[in-house]
Parts: sequence; C-alpha cells; structure tokens
Amino acid sequence: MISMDIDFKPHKRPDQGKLAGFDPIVAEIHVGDRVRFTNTDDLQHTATGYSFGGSQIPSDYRFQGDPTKPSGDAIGANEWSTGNVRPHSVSSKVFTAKTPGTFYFACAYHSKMMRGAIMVKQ
Ligand SMILES: [Cu+2]
Repeated sequence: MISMDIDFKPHKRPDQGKLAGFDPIVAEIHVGDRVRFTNTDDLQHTATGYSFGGSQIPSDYRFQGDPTKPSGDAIGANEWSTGNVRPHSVSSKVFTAKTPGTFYFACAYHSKMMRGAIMVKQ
C-alpha cells in the first residue's frame, strides 16, 4: 500500500531529482508483489507510471495516454495509471510487479510535487 498526499515532505535523491507526495516514497518490493494506492489527502490524485528508460525523469515528459483513467495491470517501464483516486482514503486498483527494476511514477495533476519510485527486486 502506498499513500498519496501532496503534503508528504520531499525526499531528495541526488541522481533522480525530487521525490515527494507518496509514502513510502521509494517502495521496495519483489516480483509478484501487489501494489495498491490509497489517497489519504483531501485532493484528487493519480499514480501514473512513466515509460522511459533512463535514471533521470525528462523535464518535458508528457504522459502518452489519459492518466485520469485506470490503465495497465503491471508495474514496469510501460505507462500504467490508477486513474483518478478520490480523496479521503479511497483506494486504487491493484497492480502487480512483473519485472525487476526501478520504476518512477507521478500524480498526473501534480507531477512536479508528487513523484515516487517502486524498486522491484527479483
Ligand atoms: Cu496529485
């Protein structure tokens, strides 16, 4: 379970830029684990995976699909999204970790202030 709240404090990671707005901010899980997001804030948020190969999120990145609609089932390097998750402890759909790696995601509405990572281990 990863909580979503725009007020969660920034966590600096020198090679990845600012990560904030989710707790845990870097979720360490294993292949086969399931992930669900819960919006503990009083604003609507999404968690939407970036599809890019590098270690630095491109500053001009734009989500390809419609991040306000749920998409995908797997945490990986392809775009996936919770879609809009309503405030006050509503939970998202469930995603499964299928491939090892570090995958970044953001809230589609607050992508500069709400960014996190999921580290999937074998
Ligand atoms: Cu948000």
